[in-house]
Amino acid sequence: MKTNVFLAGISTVPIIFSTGSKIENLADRPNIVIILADDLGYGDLSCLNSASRIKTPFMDQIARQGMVFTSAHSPSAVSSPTRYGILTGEYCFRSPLKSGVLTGYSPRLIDAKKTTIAEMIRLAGYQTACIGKWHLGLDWARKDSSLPMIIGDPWNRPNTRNIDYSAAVGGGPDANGFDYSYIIPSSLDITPYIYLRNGKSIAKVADTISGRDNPRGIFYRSGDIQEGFKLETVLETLTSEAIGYLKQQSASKSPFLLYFPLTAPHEPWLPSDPYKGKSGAGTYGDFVNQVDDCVGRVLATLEEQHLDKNTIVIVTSDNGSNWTPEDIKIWNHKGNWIFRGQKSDIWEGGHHIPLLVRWPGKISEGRVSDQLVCLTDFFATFAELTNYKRNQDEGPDSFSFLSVLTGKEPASPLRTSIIHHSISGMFAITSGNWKFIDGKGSGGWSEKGRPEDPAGQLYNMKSDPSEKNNLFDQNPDIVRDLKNQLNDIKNR
Ligand SMILES: [Ca+2]
Repeated sequence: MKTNVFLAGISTVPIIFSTGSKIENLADRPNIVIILADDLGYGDLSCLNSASRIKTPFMDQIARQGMVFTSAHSPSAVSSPTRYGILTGEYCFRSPLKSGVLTGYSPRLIDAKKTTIAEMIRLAGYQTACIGKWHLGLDWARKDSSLPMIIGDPWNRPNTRNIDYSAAVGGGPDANGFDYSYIIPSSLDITPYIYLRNGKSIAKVADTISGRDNPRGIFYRSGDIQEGFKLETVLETLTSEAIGYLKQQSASKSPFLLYFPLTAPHEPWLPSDPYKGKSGAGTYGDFVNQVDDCVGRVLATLEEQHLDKNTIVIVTSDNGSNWTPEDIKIWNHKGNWIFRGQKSDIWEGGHHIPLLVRWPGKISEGRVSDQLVCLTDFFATFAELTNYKRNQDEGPDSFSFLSVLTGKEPASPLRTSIIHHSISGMFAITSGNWKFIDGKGSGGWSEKGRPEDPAGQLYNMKSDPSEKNNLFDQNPDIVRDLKNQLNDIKNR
């Protein structure tokens, strides 16, 4: 199956990289569209899980026309750290954020000195856009610089009287290599609820909204909301913005990178009317249907604008589905397929995610790869694609999978191991058939470790992909070796 990353280039003007390498023919540069769903599980897609209670025809189409990665992982089991990894090619545990996610008022997380995929690809003549959920911190303006920006709890009814919402907001997409941006600051359950276009609020922010936490899936926090902002229409609004951008780009001579991080199917589960009651997995399933339709609208626009042939489309997710054992029981649907646990966990349900790529003419149809891939790998892949010579400190946790996309599946793995990280900051490493977890329990929302449990967990992922049989006590040598590997990479 495939994800579509759209890379398209039309101009034939040779350009010179800052590193001195020369791109001979920009016409060969494909456009890239990255559709990053929020909390979409591997088992939600009907092309990956034949028992899914949700039909996802457009994602299935990408899989059919392109390829599927069956061993793809987000670098973290939650939002902000995964997004950090996608944009920088670096594990987020190397940043100041060691666990959890950012609030809507956290300052920018990506150090200004880091090279992002957008900055890198811009050197190859690409136009770049970020449309959707940011969640990587922003530098808000204060009315009185001698006072703290937020008084009280940034999560719940924050006192934001010292924030100047009318001023330009720094540290966002424009400060990280994106020529154009239309974003909400963090998740759709985290305040403030506002749209920023190129770092400016699109309307006045004078109201507040009260949060909710029922029924299941309808959760959002209390705080500031922009005039005209409706939580129910955010996914639709962002999709229309993305479509508008694609239409605009069809007239441009430059290739483009569209980074399109959706706000769904993350909470609050708020599908639009046409989707309600259409899936076999309740409101959540209906919302996944709407996500699939967003993908379909992107595909249709690319075709209509004659961009489809020269565009790589990628569809993936920032972490596993927020789907509990109770949800599974009620709906007879496994959002995280056979994987143990869910979003937030160190177990596979936290980070073993769908990854589909379509690239007409390059990726042959209907391919499946079991190469171990991490979402940090986009950095090196796009670097190779655009012939960008990386410095050692650029994308340090990134391995190019371009050869897999173009059909030259290497005999040995592109990356020999991958580090996993949970919401609480628990670590694990997968290497070969083994996965070692450096702690007890799920490291997230599923299960706490018990005192009588072994100090760590070791699973043979080939024979036990559902992590049922902990072999930690029986294999001290393997544990020692994996722990050393993990520490080596952590301390690099
Ligand atoms: Ca997420």
